[in-house]
Amino acid sequence: MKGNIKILSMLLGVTLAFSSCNNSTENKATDTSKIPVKGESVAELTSPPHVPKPVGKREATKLKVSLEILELEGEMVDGVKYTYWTFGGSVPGQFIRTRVGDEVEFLLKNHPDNKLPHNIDLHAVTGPGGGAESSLVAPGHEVSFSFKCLNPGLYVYHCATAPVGMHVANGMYGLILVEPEGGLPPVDREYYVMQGDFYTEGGYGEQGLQAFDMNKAIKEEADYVVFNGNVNALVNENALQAKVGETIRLFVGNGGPNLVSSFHVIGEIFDKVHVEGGDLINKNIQTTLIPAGGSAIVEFKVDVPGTLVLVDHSIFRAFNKGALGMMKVEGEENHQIYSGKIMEGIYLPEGGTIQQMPKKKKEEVVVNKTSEQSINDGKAIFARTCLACHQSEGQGIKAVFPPLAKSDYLNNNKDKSIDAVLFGLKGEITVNGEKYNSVMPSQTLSDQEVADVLNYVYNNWGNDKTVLTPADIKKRRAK
Ligand code: HEC
Ligand SMILES: [Cu+2]
Repeated sequence: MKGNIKILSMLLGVTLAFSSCNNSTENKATDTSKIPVKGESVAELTSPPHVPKPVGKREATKLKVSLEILELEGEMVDGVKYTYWTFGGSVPGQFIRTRVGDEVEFLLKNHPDNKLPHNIDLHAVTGPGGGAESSLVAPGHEVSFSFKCLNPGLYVYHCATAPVGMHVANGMYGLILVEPEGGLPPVDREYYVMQGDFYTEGGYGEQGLQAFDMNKAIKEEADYVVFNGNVNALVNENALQAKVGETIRLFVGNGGPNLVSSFHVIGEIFDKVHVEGGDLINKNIQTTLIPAGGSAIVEFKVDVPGTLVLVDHSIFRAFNKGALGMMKVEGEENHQIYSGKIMEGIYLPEGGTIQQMPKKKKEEVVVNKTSEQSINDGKAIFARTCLACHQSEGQGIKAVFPPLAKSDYLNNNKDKSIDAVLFGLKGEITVNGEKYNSVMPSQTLSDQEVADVLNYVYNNWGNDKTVLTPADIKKRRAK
């Protein structure tokens, strides 16, 4: 707690320093760091596609934001499961709505059932790491910091814990809106849409629980590109709704981690786009570019009934990787604006492609593997089960996750190492002369998988080339 207070005062120091050297900035009509705050309130947070109520004319306040990190299994597309890491249980994370001058008191909680430490970098923050330096939090802990919203705009937030790309790729991003003085002009409906690219061990549509694939992510070869975390988030019964004559505002973000979005709505023209989520307004736009880690606010009026289709106009992503959403507009025809025949039902310009991808079965279990096969198979298990903590070369993270590379603990204690994987490990241990006192969760792996992953570890990074069999694991499990 003391550490928090120290960091908090450091942060405030930074804010003051920023404002004092920023007084002279030409274009700023007012120095937003001087906007006084009145009272305090608890921020309303919403899951996509919904957004909290507009701030309207309310004065700047001390705004309390409480966000809980949850690691949970979800569905990427029919029959394909994925373990998402989330800010608040959804991908993208909960929408945060503030106004310029607000002092945000941010509480970040990491649920005890989670396996990993996380933090948050909000692009709306002026301060080290956008908050990331003050917010690293282990499972079962919470941490707080505060910041003042100096610049209006629509900002991305994301996790920035190593390996950063992996945390972002698993869904750890969302949007925070900082409204200008007096609020944004009122519209009839507002929605929250955020694109993200996903990398899975199996290709698009391959059934079962799909692990994150680090190599594909590095090569930027996405299997899925989706709006709001999964292929079906905004289609058919999940489509956004609107009525003819209404004005619509979409808060659109792009979490990446890799791909830039060519955001387009088939059947509409954006009357206004807040370019890159900032002050600049462009008008009459067909497609707007949204950088990874960036945003746009798009506004349009819906004039005729039908289904509008939201896409990333890098068009294979839309029809073959999931970057497709819908907005159903109901109401009276206006033949002056559009006289063509409007089809009943759902607009799927390439037919049912998305639904009809081949469904492959999971691989059969191989019995009596050679040690070479076992070591080889262990690599993938390591990547999805152990890498996040022990790191790609088994080097660990100093003082947090012990190394598996040249680990004396590992090489001297075969049984204890098996036990660590089977039952988890806690309490003080010493690895290569360094003390660790943390918790490793037990892993839900079969005997064969435990043998494979340990064989991979033992036969890499300077370890002693032990080879274990599933029978060895079975013996320890029986204890
Ligand atoms: C959520 C993070 C996490 C995951 C995932 C994880 N470990 Fe660990 N591991 C730890 C921590 C923390 C310790 C030290 C525990 C302690 O301090 O008592 C540890 C200790 C160990 C040790 C003994 C110490 C050493 O460095 O030799 C072994 C062996 C080990 N882990 C293997 C694995 C394997 C194999 C996997 C994947 C199947 C795995 N761990 C997954 C966090 C993790
Ligand atoms: Cu994270």
